[in-house]
Amino acid sequence: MSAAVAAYDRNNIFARILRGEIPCKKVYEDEHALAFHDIHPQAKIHVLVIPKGAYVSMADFSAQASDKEIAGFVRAVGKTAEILGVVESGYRLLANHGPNSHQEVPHLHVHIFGGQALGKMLA
Ligand code: D5M
Repeated sequence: MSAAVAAYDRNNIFARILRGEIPCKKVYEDEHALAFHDIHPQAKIHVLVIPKGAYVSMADFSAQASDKEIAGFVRAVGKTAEILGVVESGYRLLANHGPNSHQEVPHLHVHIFGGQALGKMLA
């Protein structure tokens, strides 16, 4: 199986946040991931979780990252949801990739939406 790996732009805004060149409102950080509040919140709680490695999409991440990075990232998403206090009330995870889903920032990120009733969303 071969997966197309997208070229990574080292100067994308999330790469710059990871390098500390741009500030963020941090929620959680560990060796694998960083979670911070979205600058344009679309729900009462809207946080982004990004892996620390240079991956554009979930396809790149799953093809290139080590099992340790993948497990670390998934755990960071779960930990962030816990910190945000949305586990019991519920929350939504979303990851955009590519033009059809209007991915703005070409560094893999998972959106966490919560803190309110979210509309039923299929697309
Ligand atoms: O979503 C990219 C998201 O990234 C979008 O909701 C805005 C957010 N964003 C962009 N710049 C920043 C900074 N500097 N801090 C926090 N959040 C930011 P996408 O899934 O690519 O459409």
